[in-house]
Amino acid sequence: MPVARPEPQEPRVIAHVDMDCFYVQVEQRRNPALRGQPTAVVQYNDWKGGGLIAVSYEARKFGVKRSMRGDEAKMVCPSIHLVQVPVARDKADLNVYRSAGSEVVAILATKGKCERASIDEVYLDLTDAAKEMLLESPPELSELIFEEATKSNILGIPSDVNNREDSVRAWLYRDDADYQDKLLSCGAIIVAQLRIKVLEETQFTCSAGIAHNKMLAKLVSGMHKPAQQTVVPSAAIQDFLVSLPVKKMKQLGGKLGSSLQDDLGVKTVGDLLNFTEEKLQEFYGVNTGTWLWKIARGISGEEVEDRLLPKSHGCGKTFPGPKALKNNASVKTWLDRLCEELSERIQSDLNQNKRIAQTLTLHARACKENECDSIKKFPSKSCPLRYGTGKIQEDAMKLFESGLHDFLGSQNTKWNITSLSVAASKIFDIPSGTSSILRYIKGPNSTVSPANLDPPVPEDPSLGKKLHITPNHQEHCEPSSSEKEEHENNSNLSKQHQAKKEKRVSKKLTEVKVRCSIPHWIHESKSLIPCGLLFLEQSATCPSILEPISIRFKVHNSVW
Ligand code: TTP
Ligand code: CA
Ligand code: CA
Repeated sequence: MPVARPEPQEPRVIAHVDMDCFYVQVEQRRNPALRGQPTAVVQYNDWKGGGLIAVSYEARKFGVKRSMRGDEAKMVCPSIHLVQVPVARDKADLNVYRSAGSEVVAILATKGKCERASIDEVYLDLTDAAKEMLLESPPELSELIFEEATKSNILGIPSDVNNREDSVRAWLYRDDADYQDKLLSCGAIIVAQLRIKVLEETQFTCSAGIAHNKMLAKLVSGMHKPAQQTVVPSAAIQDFLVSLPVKKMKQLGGKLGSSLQDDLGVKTVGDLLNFTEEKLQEFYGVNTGTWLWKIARGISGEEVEDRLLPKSHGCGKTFPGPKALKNNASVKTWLDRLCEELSERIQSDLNQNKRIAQTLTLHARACKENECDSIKKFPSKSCPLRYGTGKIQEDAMKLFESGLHDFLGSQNTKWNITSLSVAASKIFDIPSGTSSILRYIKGPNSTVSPANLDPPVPEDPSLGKKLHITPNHQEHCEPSSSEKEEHENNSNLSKQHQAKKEKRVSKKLTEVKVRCSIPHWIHESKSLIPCGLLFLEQSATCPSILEPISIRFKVHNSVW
């Protein structure tokens, strides 16, 4: 359930940036002949021409949609170019898109705290940059008008086509604006500059929302696309929200949004305004009630996290129509492939970024034979993650069997699996000074020196045996509706990240020499252990590690 966070006293400037038809743009950069052409990227799957996962704006004009398959898109738009995603291990290989996303993140992160929200989205906290601009070169005194900023869409400003740019320029550069709006104007100019920089350096266009909080910035970033930005002045919030369907709000797309509609008759955010905070608390509890009351008024204190690397790693594959998997052997073949890729990615995250993933989760879509319309879902299952391809494969298969058992209940019937995915989540940074962990993993003879702070980690460091994870939060995982995968290990970012870490680690080098064992390190750095983590002495077997835990399915905005 969502929780209301206190709104900071000082006004903030937050941007949400989302790339336009992202995979298409990546393919257009690889093959410039596709630029300006109706183009779509299709999944690796030849059934009915493959499912579309990204559609260019030129193709959208013909009515081509992501929900279509290649054959249908060709009928709607015969001149469309269909590009297949790169393939590895008989499935989509999204690395090229992940690293392209990371190129953009590296540019955007230069201006403020940056949170990578999905493969093609980030949040930026530009408060400090905006304040600095206001102090050093306030827009109203500036002699330079930044052309791209004047193309912004500003909510609440009449959008008369003839003089739109004039009114936007007047709004951005007026001197009688209040402090909040002045900051927002600076934010709009900074975002316009960043978007130009992204275009110059990567050839990609993106769209953005600029507001005083994350919720509003995200709500408007896709309002005017492609290659545009939208600003939400405080004075325009109420009018903007009033007619917005509640289901469009983050965290109201699911059960809570349905309950608002069905139980309270709330269809739009405006309808929500009719309820007092107390009434909403009566229905949904103190926290959620307050949260609902606040978001209806455009208030949200959620912070931009300082995170350039992904929150989780996921690999998935869909098996539409006749491709559905029908027995354990074929499920195992595919799970093994998915786990192999997942294992490589978490291993390289550990090597490059010194991050450890704690939870392995399996999602699937299934139907019982002759009951494919049934709404019963295959339950997602998760367990603590053990490093090493073989172990991940073994655990994933156990999770699948456990999920299938719950899905079928007592019925002994045939089944079809139409999608499978595995994810590694709850990733945490190994606290600084913990190169001793790597040393421990490598063996007692290794020496810790700046030259080998990044040693290749053996395939099976058995970390799973040393970490017993007590899950204390709900998982926030998105079902894979296609071969959506989250994220990247981009070399640029990894290098930056690595450089930061090495700096920290080398500072701590003297301490590292002393802390040469995990128990010692645990004792020393208890305050650094993330909550929910409990370290156990190594034991030969730890049955609880493999006990699958059911998790709640929640939709969030990350793209796999
Ligand atoms: P989106 O940002 O949802 O869409 P988009 O960038 O293609 O188009 P828009 O201009 O409307 O933002 O997704 C980003 C990329 O993620 C998209 O290019 C392809 C991939 N993706 C999938 O593979 N499957 C999916 O179901 C979705 C939603 C996205
Ligand atoms: Ca996008
Ligand atoms: Ca997106």
